[in-house]
Amino acid sequence: MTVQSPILTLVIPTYNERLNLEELVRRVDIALQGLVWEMVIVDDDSPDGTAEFAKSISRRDPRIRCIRRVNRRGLSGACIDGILSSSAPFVGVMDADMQHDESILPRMLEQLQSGHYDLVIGSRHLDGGSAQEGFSARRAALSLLAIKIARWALNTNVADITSGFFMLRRDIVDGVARELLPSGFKILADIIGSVKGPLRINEVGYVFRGRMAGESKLDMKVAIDFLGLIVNKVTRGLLPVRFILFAIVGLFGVGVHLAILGLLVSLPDMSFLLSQTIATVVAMTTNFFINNEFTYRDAKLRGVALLKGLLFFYAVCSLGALANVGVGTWIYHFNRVWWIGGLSGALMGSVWNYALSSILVWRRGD
Ligand SMILES: Nc1nc2c(ncn2[C@@H]2O[C@H](COP(=O)(O)OP(=O)(O)O)[C@@H](O)[C@H]2O)c(=O)[nH]1
Ligand SMILES: [Mg+2]
Repeated sequence: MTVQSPILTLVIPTYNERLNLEELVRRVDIALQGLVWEMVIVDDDSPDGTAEFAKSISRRDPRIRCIRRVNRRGLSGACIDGILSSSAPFVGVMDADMQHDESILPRMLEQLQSGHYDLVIGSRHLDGGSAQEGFSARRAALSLLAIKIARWALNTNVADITSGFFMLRRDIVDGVARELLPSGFKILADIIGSVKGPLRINEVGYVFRGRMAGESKLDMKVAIDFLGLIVNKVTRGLLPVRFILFAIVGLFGVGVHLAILGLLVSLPDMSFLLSQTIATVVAMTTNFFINNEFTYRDAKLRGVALLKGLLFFYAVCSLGALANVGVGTWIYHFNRVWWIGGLSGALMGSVWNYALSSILVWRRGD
């Protein structure tokens, strides 16, 4: 028997998609009839046993493989790992939940094979494409806003830059793999923002369907995460996404602090010192939990580690406050402009808090 190597690797990131896999494979098999293809299901250790089930499919159909990743979460990271595992000339990325229309896969592949394009995107915002069925009104509005910002920032006119359905030459990802951000959700925008030279992109419209089984994992966090990605790409990687998220959470913390302070000082018999102390502790605590949930969700602390992390976070922030006051006063000493001193101090404090809590609290180097 001669075994032909696949022309296309289809990467399917999954988290709790066991109930969708069988149907997905059936549909892809029909859509790609006559082609030599393989499917790599990249599962982040889903509690519903997706990986186990995927491997049971591989035992009867060796075109299907599964990478089970443990102690890691991240849609982009899963896609990157899947793409890097391929040796085919072309790779595609598609959801497991039947929202993406598999019947356009051969057309996408043909366009790449023709040599006219490097990247073909399944687009919901193009003639012949629609997102009505698969989107709630709020999601649709949010998605359109994100697309507008991204197109402007990345200087591209791609209609559906947040699409999770696309196909491209594998060597393009190989070239930028080290610059891609595994913690994000929007791998396509990341790839487009990371490629230095011109990229020949085409879009194929399709109707975005409702999800078959299970539920969506994307929420508000994703929108803010996406903003971080865009700032990172626009500053050419100077500002890490995590720092941007940390700073957004920090700003929110300032709001919490002021709201509580305002409330407490209005109480009778309440000293400023006590009010300020309580407001500081509450703001630090909320920031810690939001950062744990959001900024560091891939390194989320639980149980005893959560408590230890909180104590470390208090310590880091207290020293950060000292750095803030020290640097602020020092700068003020030279130029006597209160807000320059204040801003420099705040910036110093946040860089300190970010750097030290990354290393000490969540034990991350980025
Ligand atoms: N490996 C992996 N896959 C994920 C993760 N989050 C979402 N997915 C998968 O990525 C695809 C898109 O996610 P989904 O929740 O459907 O997003 P939506 O279509 O925008 O609502 C689905 O196949 C999910 O199972 C993750 O953290 N890790
Ligand atoms: Mg989906």
